[in-house]
Amino acid sequence: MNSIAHIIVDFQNDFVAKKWALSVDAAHLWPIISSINDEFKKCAYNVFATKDWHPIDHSSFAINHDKEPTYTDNSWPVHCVKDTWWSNLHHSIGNKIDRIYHKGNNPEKEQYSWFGDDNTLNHLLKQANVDHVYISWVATDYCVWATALDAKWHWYEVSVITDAIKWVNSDTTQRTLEEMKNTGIHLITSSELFEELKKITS
Ligand code: VGL
Ligand code: ZN
Repeated sequence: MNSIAHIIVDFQNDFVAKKWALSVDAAHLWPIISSINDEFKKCAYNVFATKDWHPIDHSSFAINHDKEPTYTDNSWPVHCVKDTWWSNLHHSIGNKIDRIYHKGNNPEKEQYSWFGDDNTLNHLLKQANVDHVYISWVATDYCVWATALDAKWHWYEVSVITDAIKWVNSDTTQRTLEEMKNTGIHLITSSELFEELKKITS
């Protein structure tokens, strides 16, 4: 039987509060993520999480090029350095994650999409008979966007949960949301998701 999965993108300390690396103000979203996880677990659906996971010499860190970060063109402050508190999943995520995938370990390039260079996610999803993925968290205009487009490219039905995502730049967000919509990705609210779940499970 076909199944669905929740993919939580980069729910890490550095992406949770304005005062941390990416200045993403997203902590208020966690109750929504948590209730989505509860619903998925009730139905024994998979919950996967990605972690941005960079070595300290990563090429996306502006400081490694003696520059200030622009927050565009892959130029970021130091963020999500592997094995540090800042790259830990936010504590509120609890123990509802079936599998965590680390991305961005290659110092030469930023890896925004979970599908990235290897086939790990595709393999996991196929093993679990998933044909529809629901994507949440951060950042709308980078890793959420890249993961959603890649999932679509791999022929999954894709829904991005609009009240469970947060952006880095407001202008790129408009463009990336349009692009997702034009590619056939569903932009739905968590209430619409809960309605869909009721239909799937009834
Ligand atoms: C991300 C910028 C740099 C993201 C990761 O998770 O969207 N953005 N690294
Ligand atoms: Zn990164």
